[in-house]
Amino acid sequence: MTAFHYPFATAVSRCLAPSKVMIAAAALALGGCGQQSGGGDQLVVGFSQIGSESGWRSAETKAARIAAEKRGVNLRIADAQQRQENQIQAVRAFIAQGVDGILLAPVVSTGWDPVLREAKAADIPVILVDRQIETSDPGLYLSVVTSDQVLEGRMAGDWLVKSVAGRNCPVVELQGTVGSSSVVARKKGFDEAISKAPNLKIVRSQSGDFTRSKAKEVMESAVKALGATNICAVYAHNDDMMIGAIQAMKEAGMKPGKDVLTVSIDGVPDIFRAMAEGDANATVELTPEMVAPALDMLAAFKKNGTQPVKWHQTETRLYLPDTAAAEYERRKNLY
Ligand code: GZL
Repeated sequence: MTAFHYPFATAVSRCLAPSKVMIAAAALALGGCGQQSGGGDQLVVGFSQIGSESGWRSAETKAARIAAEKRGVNLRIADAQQRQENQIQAVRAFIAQGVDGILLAPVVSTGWDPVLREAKAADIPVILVDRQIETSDPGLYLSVVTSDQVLEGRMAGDWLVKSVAGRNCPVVELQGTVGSSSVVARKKGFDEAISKAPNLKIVRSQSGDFTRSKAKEVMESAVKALGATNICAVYAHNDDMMIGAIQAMKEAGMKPGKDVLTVSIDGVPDIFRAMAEGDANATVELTPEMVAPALDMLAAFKKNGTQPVKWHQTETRLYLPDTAAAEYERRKNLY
């Protein structure tokens, strides 16, 4: 039996099995007893969260708990340990509990239609957060809260084109989780931006799965394969992978932030600290505050039937070392 790591559903993992009967048992184990959970007018919302692979992801979960508390929403968060099958199982458990709404941060962009059809059949609205899905029926979800991730990649690429100012620049790219919408979009935007500069060339592009540890390994092998002096810049799809790459470059005697330009995405405190210390050059901010707007749209829909926008776009901003120390102080307690 798959071991699940759902904080709220320890009892659920004891009675889980791949059958509808067991999903109903899961509801019972949660005291749902098949009734509409929550009672009264308190919203009960299930949140299928990807995991805690990065500082940004953990901040999103922290912000979600604060947002739910502020709104008096009973938010049930299921940690999928970055595995789609765990997310699908969690969504089915939420459906069995009869929650008022489901939030889903989809780890990959495909394979969601069947379980979203089950949610629709149960008349439970779904809102996507921080990543998109590919679907034959956009009516399967109410709205998506996320940034323009092509713009994030384009902003990163534009900054690098300006920063290298025409000199020959071999680039190492650290991609996020294979199959995620973030990777496809961030790569698309970056490639578009650097296509205008023939002096910039991606010489190695590999997935670091959005984690520090995997990215450190990938960067170590890139340095071995290319040679420390043959890497002009590193582009990472998130800051956590850049932190891992910075460690690898320093261990190889390189000077990230000086001899090797770095640009990444998220805006987590540690990248601001690295910029303030001269080890990194740029980050494109992604707000972790994704669940608050999702809960507000869900509440308006459930209470007044208000149809939300299909895409609630969060803003995108480039940060450089000149404000890094102040930004680190401002953010260090949010993460
Ligand atoms: C992007 C989000 C990404 C973050 C990473 O919207 O899905 O997932 O950039 C996280 O830090 O792992």
